[in-house]
Amino acid sequence: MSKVQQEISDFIHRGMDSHLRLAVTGLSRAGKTAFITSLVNQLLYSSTHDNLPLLLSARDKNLIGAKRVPQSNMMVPRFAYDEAIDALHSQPPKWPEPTRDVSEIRLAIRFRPQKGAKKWLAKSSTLYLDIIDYPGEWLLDLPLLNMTYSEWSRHQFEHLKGLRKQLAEKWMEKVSVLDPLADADEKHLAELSGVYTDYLHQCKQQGLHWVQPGRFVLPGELEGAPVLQFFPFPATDKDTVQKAGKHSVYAMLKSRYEEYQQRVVKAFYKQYFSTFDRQIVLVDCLQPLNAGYESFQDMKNALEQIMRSFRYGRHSLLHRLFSPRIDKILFAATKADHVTPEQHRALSSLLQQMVHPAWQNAAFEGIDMSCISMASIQSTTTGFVTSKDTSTPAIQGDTLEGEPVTLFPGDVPGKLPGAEFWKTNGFEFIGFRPMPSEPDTPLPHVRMDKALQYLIGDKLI
Ligand SMILES: Nc1nc2c(ncn2[C@@H]2O[C@H](COP(=O)(O)OP(=O)(O)OP(=O)(O)O)[C@@H](O)[C@H]2O)c(=O)[nH]1
Ligand SMILES: [Mg+2]
Repeated sequence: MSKVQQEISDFIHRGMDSHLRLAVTGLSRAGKTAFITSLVNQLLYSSTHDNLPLLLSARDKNLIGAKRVPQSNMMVPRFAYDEAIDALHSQPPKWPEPTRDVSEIRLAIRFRPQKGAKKWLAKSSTLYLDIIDYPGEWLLDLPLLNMTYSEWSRHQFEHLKGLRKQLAEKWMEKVSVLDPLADADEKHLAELSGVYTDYLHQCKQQGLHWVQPGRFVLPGELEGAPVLQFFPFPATDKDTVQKAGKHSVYAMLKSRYEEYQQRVVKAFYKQYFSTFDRQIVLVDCLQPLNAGYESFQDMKNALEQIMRSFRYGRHSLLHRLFSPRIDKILFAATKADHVTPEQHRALSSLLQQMVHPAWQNAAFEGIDMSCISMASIQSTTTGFVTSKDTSTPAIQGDTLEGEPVTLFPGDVPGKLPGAEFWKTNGFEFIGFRPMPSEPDTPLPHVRMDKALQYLIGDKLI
């Protein structure tokens, strides 16, 4: 090929390439890191293994292969894919560590185009896929962008009921004697913020998900910074707020909240969520079923609030701030390998009910949506336990402590269980260690290919 021909061919190739940013959304421990690790792993192996039969370009042998390429943003650490894979292949296999900071990965996925001009002009085309990983807790701050300090405070106090109220007792006692008009003492505010942060940690330990501000429990590089030293203040009348001088307790808490909103929350979303095209919302429905009614309602509430701020219409908060161009959302109930296969349908219908308000809103805005149950990294095998003339579905795997078990973990309710339900029923879905796997084979999964087909399949034809 002459130099000119080569240049023309390169030019055509570049014109054929496309680019997609995928937002992986999910509360803490929902399975984001496992999902991203598996997604990268499955695509890297797609050229040598038939690991993605439901991804049509792979099934039809039009997927040439994928590789990791340098990401566009050089200020963000690279997603620790190798470390995650090393953990999964260690002896005994381990799950990747919980995420403590933001990271990014870019994949180049090469395929043979089958449609339109691309098919005639180029033998291959490349889809660049950008994905970021971050601690789930940080997502909980999104709704803060839409609330003033006094609105946020009121909202927090309205939710101090039941278990939350018990856990917050120590902090409430201290805050109740704080004079909003007094001169602010930074040291005292730091101490009270510490007590408030302890309360948030306790909420997490008790299986509650709605923990705001999310950075307080995972501060990253902001550990100890004054921007993380504030807390909600009990209802204060307009008069008091107006009287509060520049150096008062109230003014300092308010200005730190506003700094947090702008410099921490808004900056994070602007950098990472402003330009995504597609979104997957990962939800672990089984953990709150284990933890009980309050935890279940709490997770539903947390999801509702997050999805409300993600509202997709032109008048939405996210649109006003960043104008993303999202056109598809996949809701995925993760860790489906914790239950037997005939429960998978109930798992996805439970998820659909949990996210119903967000679903309605996105549907109204004409966004394409789907709901599935899946396991990014399958950790159990399935089968039947037979005794005499009965045969019961069962799963087999190693518990997180390494104990081999065979069990039927129970029925998943296909509908949102009401308060009454928990009085007579309980759940015990246990966690599993990843299964040992060979380093040169793709990770086992359940419907990862279905998720990929939905999220990127149309970009690979
Ligand atoms: N059995 C099974 N367990 C899973 C799967 N995905 C995640 N898990 C479990 O869920 C835990 C949390 O998964 P992560 O991927 O770390 O969750 P995350 O959303 O990244 O959590 P944060 O980083 O804390 O926000 C893992 O340590 C596993 O115990 C899966 O596909 N199957
Ligand atoms: Mg993570």
